[in-house]
Amino acid sequence: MADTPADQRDDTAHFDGPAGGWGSLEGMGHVAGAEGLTLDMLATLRRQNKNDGHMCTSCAWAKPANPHIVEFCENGAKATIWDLVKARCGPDFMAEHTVSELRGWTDLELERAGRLTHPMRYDAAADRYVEIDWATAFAEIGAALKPMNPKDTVFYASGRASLETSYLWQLFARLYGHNNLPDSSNMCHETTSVALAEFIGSSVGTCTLEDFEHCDLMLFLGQNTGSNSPRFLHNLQKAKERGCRIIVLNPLRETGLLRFRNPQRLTQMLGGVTEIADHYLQIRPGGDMALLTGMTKRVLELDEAEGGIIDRDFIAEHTTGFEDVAAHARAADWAEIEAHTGLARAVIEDLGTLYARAPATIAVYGMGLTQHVHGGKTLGALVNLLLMRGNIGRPGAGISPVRGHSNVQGQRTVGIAERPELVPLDKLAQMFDFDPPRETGRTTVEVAEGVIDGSVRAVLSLGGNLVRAMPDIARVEAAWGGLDLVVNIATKLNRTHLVPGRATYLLPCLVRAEEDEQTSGPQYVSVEDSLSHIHASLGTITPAAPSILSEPSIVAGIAKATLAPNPKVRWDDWIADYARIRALIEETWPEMFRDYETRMHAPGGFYKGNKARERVWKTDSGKAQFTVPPQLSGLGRDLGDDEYTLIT
Ligand SMILES: Nc1nc2c(c(=O)[nH]1)N[C@H]1C(S)=C(S)[C@@H](COP(=O)(O)OP(=O)(O)OC[C@H]3O[C@@H](n4cnc5c(=O)[nH]c(N)nc54)[C@H](O)[C@@H]3O)O[C@H]1N2
Ligand SMILES: Nc1nc2c(c(=O)[nH]1)N[C@H]1C(S)=C(S)[C@@H](COP(=O)(O)OP(=O)(O)OC[C@H]3O[C@@H](n4cnc5c(=O)[nH]c(N)nc54)[C@H](O)[C@@H]3O)O[C@H]1N2
Ligand SMILES: [Mo]
Repeated sequence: MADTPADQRDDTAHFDGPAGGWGSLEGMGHVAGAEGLTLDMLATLRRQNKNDGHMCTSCAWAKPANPHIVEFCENGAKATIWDLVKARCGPDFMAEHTVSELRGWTDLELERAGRLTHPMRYDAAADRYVEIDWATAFAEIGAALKPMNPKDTVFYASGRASLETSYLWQLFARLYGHNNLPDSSNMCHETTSVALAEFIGSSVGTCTLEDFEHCDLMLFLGQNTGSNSPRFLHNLQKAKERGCRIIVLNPLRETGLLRFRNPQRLTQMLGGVTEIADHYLQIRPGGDMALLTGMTKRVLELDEAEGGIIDRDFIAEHTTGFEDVAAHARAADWAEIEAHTGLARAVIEDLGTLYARAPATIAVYGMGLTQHVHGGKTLGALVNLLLMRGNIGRPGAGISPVRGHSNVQGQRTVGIAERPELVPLDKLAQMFDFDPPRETGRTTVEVAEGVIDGSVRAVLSLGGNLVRAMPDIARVEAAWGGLDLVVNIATKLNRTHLVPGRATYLLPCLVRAEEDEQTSGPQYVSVEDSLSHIHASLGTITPAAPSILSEPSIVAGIAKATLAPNPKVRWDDWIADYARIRALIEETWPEMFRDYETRMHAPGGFYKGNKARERVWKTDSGKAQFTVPPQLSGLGRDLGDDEYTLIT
């Protein structure tokens, strides 16, 4: 092991049991023990995802209106416990380790160094991070940004920061003069944000938790619930118990979608398990477009034979392009479909029949669909299948992308977007008396390219681990050192922090479970979940160190040191009371955020609304769009006999 490079060591183990169960409690116990579980932490976990508690930072799954007594999962508990570890990574730690030495540590070892406690600057001569005070950090960063061309700088956001912080972040970027606001979504559900919007006029899913209580069939494409959104397993379990069928399409047999032992139910802990998938089909990677075309073909055949399967009234009133899709599916060749999917025609026909007979269907998807070269086109094929039976915009039916980071969907809602057309710039111009930049900014991939070709000069990261998360890691990492300015606002040490630019700052922020005390008292923040509900979140635990600042204060600190004074831009007032930031958000999007300050406290949060759910289609044609798949492979091309595909 010692000879294996730090980033390639395997710390996984083989596992045959169900998801959840004793293993899950043991996993939590193990982490809690190792990190020193305190009474404070236990009290904190009990308030996780509850009304007037804090919202978990692990994933974006919905927080229900009637939470279970322990409304969190193994990974959510671990995420919180890991946020609240005893270990501290401050100036003392940094005095003992050079950055070159730390580059030899694994990602896990870096994280275990503990919470960052002090603002620090990289000292190249000593090859170490050294403490500086906040005022100096802000002043130096501001002084570095002022003379730069704003278009050469990037403000990244990683999906965890609250709606309040995110609003300030995008406002800072635009006041400074750019739309270079890439976020983790660019590497994740961009397919949803862009393609779904083209098809149905909504860049987010159309389902709410209630739909999961009424659907008859769920189609799961490339989403690993057990690891990535475990609280969703409870909804699946309940759906199974009332007779809903679940079809999973996934090249790997993911434990969480096979069997689940609910750690919140005694009967299950004593032996029972719920079988989640009725049909688990190990489709070939990238085979979904062919599969969906095959299912479409089957539905058309059944409709011809029996009538009444296809919702022709819905299609006529609400959609365009159906005939082309039908012609394409009729003409598709079964042998080709079988080759791309690795599934037999009879199996795909059975799936088509199940779908044709189900009164209401929800399609759920994740990275296994979105991250393919033709993810958007595959999503189009999935939307086609749903539209054929009017499965969007009625109870128990719809499309449900499962988002990743806990506020990644919300960041887009409040203006973190490199595409200015997604943001009410005129409104911002009027509210803050300035001329916002109108040029399209850089996506994450364009940032990687810009770092490599030298056109990006500064990267400010609100969370994240970009050097690890971006594609083409080796080239990005090699070029990162050429940046003039790197600013990382973070909670824990990670590999990106160990790749310094010419001037590099590491600024520690509070985690969501910690109390955020400002002059008007302890502050709430708010986040949006995968099902478009916006929740208040209140941290109550004592911060890891008194020298740590909240994310909004850090953003305001840098902004004040960078921008010329503007009487409409009152950073200090906003930080004194975050309700004032929420008032700005409400003023910017009055319909979505009506009565924000009150409604965010509603059990289960408030629904921001979705026109597609009401069958109002905000697309170019004003209708929902059927799209003909350009080919049958989601990989974008056919594989040769001597080629194979890897998945992550
Ligand atoms: N604890 C914890 N939870 C997290 C996160 C975290 O860091 N920690 N991260 C969050 C984030 S940002 C995200 S985006 C989500 C990601 O959560 P998911 O969307 O579940 O993404 P992956 O983990 O990549 O799993 C993708 C699944 O697709 C399957 N797959 C691969 N290729 C194909 C294919 O061609 N077709 C089909 N049908 N399936 C395929 C894979 O086998 C795998 O099961 O998790 C979130 N949840
Ligand atoms: N190889 C590989 N690459 C991937 C993926 C993958 O699975 N494998 N997944 C892709 C996907 S789906 C995504 S979303 C991206 C994610 O990529 P990134 O946005 O870069 O996100 P993370 O790796 O989750 O960032 C983790 C860091 O965020 C900081 N952090 C944690 N909590 C907070 C907080 O509350 N505030 C602040 N300011 N900082 C915090 C910590 O320092 C932590 O080390 O990566 C993408 N790239
Ligand atoms: Mo993600």
